[in-house]
Amino acid sequence: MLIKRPNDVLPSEITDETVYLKRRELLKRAGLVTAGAMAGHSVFAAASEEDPSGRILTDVRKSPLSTDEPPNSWRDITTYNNYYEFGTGKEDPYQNAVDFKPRPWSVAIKGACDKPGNYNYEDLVSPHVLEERIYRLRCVEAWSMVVPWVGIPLASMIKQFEPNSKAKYVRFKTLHDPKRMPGQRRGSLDWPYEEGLTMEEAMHPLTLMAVGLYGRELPNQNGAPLRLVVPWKYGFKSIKAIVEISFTSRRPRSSWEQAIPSEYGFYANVNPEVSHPRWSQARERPIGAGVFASKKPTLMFNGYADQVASLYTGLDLRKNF
Ligand SMILES: Nc1nc2c(c(=O)[nH]1)N[C@H]1C(S)=C(S)[C@@H](COP(=O)(O)O)O[C@H]1N2
Ligand SMILES: [Mo]
Repeated sequence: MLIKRPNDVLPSEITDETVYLKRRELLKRAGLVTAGAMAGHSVFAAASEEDPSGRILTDVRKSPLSTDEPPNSWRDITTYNNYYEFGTGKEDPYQNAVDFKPRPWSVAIKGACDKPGNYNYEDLVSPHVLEERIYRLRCVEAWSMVVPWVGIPLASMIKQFEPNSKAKYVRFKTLHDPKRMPGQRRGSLDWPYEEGLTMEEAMHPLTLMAVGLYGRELPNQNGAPLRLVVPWKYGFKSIKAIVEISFTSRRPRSSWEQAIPSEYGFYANVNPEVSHPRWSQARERPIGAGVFASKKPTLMFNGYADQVASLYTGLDLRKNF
């Protein structure tokens, strides 16, 4: 792999990156470039400076739903991961998913819809326009990043399958193949990894089916070839390497809810006011900010409250955590 491991990074390179980010911040404040153009510039400039890999995706449209916060580096996003199918350490997925082949790939569409069946990757992706979505990502473990995803609004993909009125929830499953996913030979979770959303959450314009990162095809460690991104929820809802999507009338149980129901709920909306039983969720540690950087306050719904709070009116967010 061309990507450098964090241990190999010299302090001088870290300084370079800080200077680089500051320069962009200055340009931005001087009003020399618009936020959108800035984000676009940062994405491709940062990518070429840090040896990214993967095929470049073409015809990617920018989105007004992107944040103008500077994205984390390619290195941060691809070497600090949670992906228990490839090990429980943060660098395990980067090291152990190198040989994973995300093609050919197909997804089984099941349940309450008029167009069920097996769809191959190309059938799912090629009918749609790809969009860049720069989103905040907040892990339940209280670290955070900003990630320039490329993907398709999940709503557009779902419409392809024509869900019917019995579809109240959507359930997703990750590939279960211990030969290809060595972490599945251990019982760190009950495999396969499963997640779920309400139909309303799945159809929300912010909800993305990601196929790329930094303008390129998704790296294996980030969930190639298809992974969900739900930016107002804790990261564990954003299930990787999806092979099954089912429309159900009953609420699905997610893997983390199944494993420790007192700690991980179905909704998992980012909420600084509801502590995890073992730690506070009031603040977060931005990855890449350096070891001396202070934590920053976590925002309700990870900063997406204006767009999503109405999905939960009348719901007690302490009980439905
Ligand atoms: N299949 C699967 N999906 C998963 C996970 C996992 O272990 N297995 N980890 C989740 C968690 S806890 C987080 S924070 C995000 C991390 O995504 P990233 O590695 O692309 O930053 O992936 C989520 N999706
Ligand atoms: Mo997470």
